[in-house]
Amino acid sequence: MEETTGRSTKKKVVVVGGGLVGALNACFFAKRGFDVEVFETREDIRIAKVVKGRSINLALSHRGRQALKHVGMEEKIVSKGIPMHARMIHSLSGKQSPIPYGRKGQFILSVDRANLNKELLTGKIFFYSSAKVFVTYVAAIFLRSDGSNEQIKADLIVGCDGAFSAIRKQFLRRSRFNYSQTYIPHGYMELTMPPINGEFAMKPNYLHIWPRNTFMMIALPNLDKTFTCTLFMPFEEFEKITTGDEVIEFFQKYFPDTIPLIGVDALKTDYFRLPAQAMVSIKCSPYHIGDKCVLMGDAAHAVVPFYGQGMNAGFEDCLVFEEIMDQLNEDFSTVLPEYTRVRVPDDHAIADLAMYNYVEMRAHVNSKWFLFRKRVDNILHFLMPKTITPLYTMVTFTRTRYHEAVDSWHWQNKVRHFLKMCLLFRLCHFFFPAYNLLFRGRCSFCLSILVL
Ligand code: FAD
Ligand code: EGU
Repeated sequence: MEETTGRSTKKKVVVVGGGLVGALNACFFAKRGFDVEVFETREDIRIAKVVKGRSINLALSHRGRQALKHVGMEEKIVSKGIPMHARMIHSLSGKQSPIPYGRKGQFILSVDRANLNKELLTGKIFFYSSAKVFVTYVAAIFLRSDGSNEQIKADLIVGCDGAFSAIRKQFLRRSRFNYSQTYIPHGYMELTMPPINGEFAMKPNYLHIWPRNTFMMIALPNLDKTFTCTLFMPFEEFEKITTGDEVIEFFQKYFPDTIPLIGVDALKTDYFRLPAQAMVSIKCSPYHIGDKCVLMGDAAHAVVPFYGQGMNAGFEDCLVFEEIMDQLNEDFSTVLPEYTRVRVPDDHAIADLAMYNYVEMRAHVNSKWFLFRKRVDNILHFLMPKTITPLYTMVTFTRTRYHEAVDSWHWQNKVRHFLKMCLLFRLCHFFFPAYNLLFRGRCSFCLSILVL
């Protein structure tokens, strides 16, 4: 085994995983002047054309953008993203209703995963690819395809190798490491909606949503004027559909407006191209071992995609680490524990929120309910902008710490409940004269406080 050690006096960081978060991390460490090496088991994504599995496009919002901005990549990525100013809710009858994300000028972006990954990896970084990587928390062992290997010692190993992290496996062998994972009963499948006469088949600047309780579809626009539609449903239901005709029958029942847009023939074949993919939620702590190794991105916290925050949270991980590096002068022995202390509660909060939203959507969100809730949220925010800020606004358009957003939301729920009760007692006063006899002298306000 040949050993490669300090060719230079610069501190060496090995980033394991060249996905979105690994690639961004490489930028952060390179910018600080560290010697950075990225290990990736897939073939070199800077030259490879097609990336299998994983979602094709993603919603990029404020947290992700702030992290990109820090390494000077924001403009480059934003210019290749498609702004989505609102959701477009598709009802079963085919009616489309837009619900803005925020004030005029507020939007999220649909970005291409492969392009984003490529842009973040291009240039400066030494890259090992198409090989197996074994990692201990002091060194990465790189196995070449010809059977030879090389051990690389690093000052820091950053585990960004995704939800099924090999680095995290090293953590699991140690004492006092907390870990939990939950697979949800739903799977997802991606279908492409081609352009019609060279134009987008639906309005491009929206996140299109078909909320149907247990079944849900979401579509994000791509630069080539296609939409990537993601169908979410229980594996059980995926398995029930075994023929092309059953696919059409299913779409006829739940997503009839999309059949002519995706195309009958395309639907019949694309549905069977890849099996439905699983979704997992993973939480763990701590995120570090000594001053040697740290987890970020999905390796530290896989979340279900029902808040559009997985990548954004992973990018914010890198930014939070960067901020702590500044505060503590790049001293890994204090930076790593501080990173765990600060970040674990926030990552756990977004994992919980995403799971909560999954349960909520699946339980009783059809298009009417979705529209109603979002409208009430927006009206309350308009009436009391200081008191009520919708949760998705804090999550999507600010860097409010995730756990604080959750605390604030719980408090707001109390206010909302109070307002609801005020309204209810008012209505009672109005409609039932007997009610006045019963609660004479007590105003609806006091009663509402009582039931808080
Ligand atoms: P990954 O992207 O999984 O990258 C990990 C990399 O590590 C891969 O390249 C892998 O090949 C490599 N690797 C694995 N093992 C090893 C090893 N042993 N050695 C070396 N390399 C290894 N997030 C959003 O913010 N917005 C969205 O709209 C959104 N939509 C989503 C929709 C769906 C259907 C899904 C499933 C997820 C969505 N996400 C979204 C979440 C987002 O995809 C992830 O959070 C993000 O990809 C995490 O990046 P990562 O770099 O941590 O992990
Ligand atoms: C799921 C899969 C609408 C891309 C959550 C909203 C998502 C995305 C929402 C996927 C929903 C759900 C939010 C954004 C975003 C909404 C959000 C979800 C992008 C609460 C490619 N979600 N997603 N919430 O508010 O905050 O529009 O696959 F249907 S972007 Cl599930 Cl903001």
